[in-house]
Amino acid sequence: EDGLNGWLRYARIQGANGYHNKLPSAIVTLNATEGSPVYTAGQELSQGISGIFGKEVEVDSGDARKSSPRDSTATVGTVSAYLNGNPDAAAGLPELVDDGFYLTVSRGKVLILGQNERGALYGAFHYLSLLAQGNASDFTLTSNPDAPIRWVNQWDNMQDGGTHGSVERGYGGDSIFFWDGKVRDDLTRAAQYARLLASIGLNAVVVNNVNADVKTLTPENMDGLARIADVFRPYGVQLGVSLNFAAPQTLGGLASFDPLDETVVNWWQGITDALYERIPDMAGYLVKANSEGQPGPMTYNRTLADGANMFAHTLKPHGGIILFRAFVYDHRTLNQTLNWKADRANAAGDYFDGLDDKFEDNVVIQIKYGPIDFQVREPVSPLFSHLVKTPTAMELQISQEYLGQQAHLVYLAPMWKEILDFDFRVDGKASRTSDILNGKRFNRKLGGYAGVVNVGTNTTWLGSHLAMSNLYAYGRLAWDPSSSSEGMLTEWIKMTFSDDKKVIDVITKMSMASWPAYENYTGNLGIQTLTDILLGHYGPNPASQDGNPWGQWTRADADTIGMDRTVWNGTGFAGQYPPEIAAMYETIETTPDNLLLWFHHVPYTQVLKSGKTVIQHFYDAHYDGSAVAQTFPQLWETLRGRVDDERFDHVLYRLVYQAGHSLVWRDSINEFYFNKSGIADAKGRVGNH
Ligand code: GCW
Repeated sequence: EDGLNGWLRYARIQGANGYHNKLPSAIVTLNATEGSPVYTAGQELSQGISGIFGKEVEVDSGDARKSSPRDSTATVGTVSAYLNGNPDAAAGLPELVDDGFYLTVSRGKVLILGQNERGALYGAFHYLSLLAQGNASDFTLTSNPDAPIRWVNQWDNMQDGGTHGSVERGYGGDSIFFWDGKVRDDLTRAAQYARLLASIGLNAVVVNNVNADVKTLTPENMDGLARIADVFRPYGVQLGVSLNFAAPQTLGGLASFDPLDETVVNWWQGITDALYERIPDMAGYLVKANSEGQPGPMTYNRTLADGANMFAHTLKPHGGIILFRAFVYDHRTLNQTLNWKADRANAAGDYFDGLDDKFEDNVVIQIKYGPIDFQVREPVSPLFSHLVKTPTAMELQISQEYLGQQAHLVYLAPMWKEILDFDFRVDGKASRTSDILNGKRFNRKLGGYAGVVNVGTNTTWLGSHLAMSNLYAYGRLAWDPSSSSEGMLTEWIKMTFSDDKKVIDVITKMSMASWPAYENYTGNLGIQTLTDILLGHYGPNPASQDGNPWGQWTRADADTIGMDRTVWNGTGFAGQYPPEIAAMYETIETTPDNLLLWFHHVPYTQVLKSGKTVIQHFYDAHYDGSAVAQTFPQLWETLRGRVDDERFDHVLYRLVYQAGHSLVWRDSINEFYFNKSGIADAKGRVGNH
């Protein structure tokens, strides 16, 4: 069995016949035109009930009046379409926000109402997810998304050196959107992708790489983008586009790309209008500027706000928004040896300083969860606490760039939850990250999430069946950040594999142990993932973590290790946090062990809260983490025969590899620090080879 349907397999469940009298015997979609999300909802309900239970149910596109007297009808539509036929029903309905839904099931009688069409589709998917897990009991639920922006970013290139549309930091094959510099003719996979995303409440996809190719904006490719939007639309997924700041010059032939130059502004207005003519419901733009060699407003001594606002103006008449990335730093100016205070972690805070009240109201700043770059552990980016007036979205990475590239099982929900639950204590008040993103804490309307997913043409989407739990959890957390890591996992396992208790137990056990294990064998105590920083970000290479131009440093020498980010003696980064948090990170005593080396430069013999020295912790953690990875293949073996052979073998292959590679990690890192420090392992394991 391939993985194309992901968790939407609608596989027959045990005892399916016993459910038939609890299921609807007709489906009515309200005012559904073909290809609309409500129409899709009807199709999904019918296919789902057929697949899960073997019961065939027809879809009738009707009006609300027809549906009400019937006892076993599933009615799906928007609140307004429903009230059209049942004006008296208004009193009984809850408050819904955009994309929210109301769902009530009573024996076979089902009512699924969305605040908009998309919400109705989400309600249908929710009902189906319960059915797929064998739950057909009566209930009533009102569900509203926590935040309006629940986007996906794809780092897809229109073309690599040859004809392929490759995916930057994508580990699941070529682009499903692009081929040979153009949008693919066959967009079947794009539609299947939109279906998966809609089922977990994700509502937009930026389809091209943030390192954007100006070719995206030729008339032919704009037509192609419109075709992608067409296949997304039935699932309520909107299209977004990444822009290259220099396009007015490199594509448009203008003399400049200065955001305050009128000809430049007009050029962008022309592009924006041309896109909206083709895609009237386009979500908006994503822009990476003045970062890692990309052009931006600072080339002309303009501020980042000048740059973002230029796009905001062109989008405003069309109702679009711009996500402007905070991942701004200049790798050419970072010099480790000459400057103890140089610190890439400071860049975002520095560049956005003083800009909080300068942005148009359709600008959202998209900030990576940590100040550096998707490491196995980082403190939450302090920029979330600086931008009070400006809405923010958090960028998470489903694609496991520094986290094993889908060749290692690393279930990321527990990490994301630590980040989302972090309390910044702005003005001494509770200020949870998730409440900043959803707008509650600073009283803003926009905000939310952007997940770098990077699926490809591989039939598992991400290159690994188990990695799909991360995509599932991302969608669920963007909808409801209070969802539990284990709860999301259980749902995903039941839908993806089966409700066999043994299968649930084994996959849960491995997944929940996977992030701590990976942290232990790749980079603990906040030192970051000790991977190869220059080539590919894969495999161990602690030596590359110093002296590189990318500012990902450990400052390790024969006696000491760690970045001093204190205010009193270091880069000052700790001071970017609100006072209570800044004080916590400023001293070794109050810094949690798991971020010690992120904030402090200490001797290898520094004693941790656990009572161990830093170096002994390194040795032990690498042994402990890889020992956990060693158990994965054996655990998986116990599922032989309980999971279809194709997926069983595919997963086993990866877990065996991970177990082996964890040993490579363990020994490379332990030997490296043993050689550097000359300090023996108290247990005599290291340095004896
Ligand atoms: O993590 C780094 C990646 C780059 C990426 C960049 C970014 C798309 O290694 O591949 O470029 O971040 O997020 O812009």
